[in-house]
Amino acid sequence: MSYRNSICGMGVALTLWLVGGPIALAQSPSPGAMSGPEVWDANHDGVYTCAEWKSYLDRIFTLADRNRDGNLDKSEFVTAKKATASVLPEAEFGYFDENQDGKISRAEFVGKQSEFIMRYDTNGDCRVTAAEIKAGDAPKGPQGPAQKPRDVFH
Ligand SMILES: [Ca+2]
Ligand SMILES: [Ca+2]
Ligand SMILES: [Ca+2]
Repeated sequence: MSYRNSICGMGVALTLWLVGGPIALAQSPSPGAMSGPEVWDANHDGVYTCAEWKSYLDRIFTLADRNRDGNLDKSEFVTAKKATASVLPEAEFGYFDENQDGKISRAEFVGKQSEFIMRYDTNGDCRVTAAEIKAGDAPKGPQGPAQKPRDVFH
């Protein structure tokens, strides 16, 4: 609570300090907008690495493995699923339980590759940079542009 208050205080102070700058107000960050890869960019440098991804999963595994037996059972997985909802919304138990023994080991959990990295890491160095994200978001894709039937009458 006091952390939040101090952040607010800082925000007010900053805003006051920046009065006169027309863009100051437009830049107010929306709180709670951390959904997506930002949550695991540990050093917040905008570069998403495999190591950061793994340590993120490792932390979640530790959090979820309540009885500390090194495996997530189905009830423990609920915690992990909640924690990863913003980055792995589709991930069900079977997605992680590769050997289908009904429990998810730490290796199974942490060994999952980030779909985000797989999608954007075009040069395969296990680092997704801002430039790669930009290139990956360019308006082109497997579906291609909508067809233009009108061209038939050209
Ligand atoms: Ca980073
Ligand atoms: Ca467990
Ligand atoms: Ca397993």
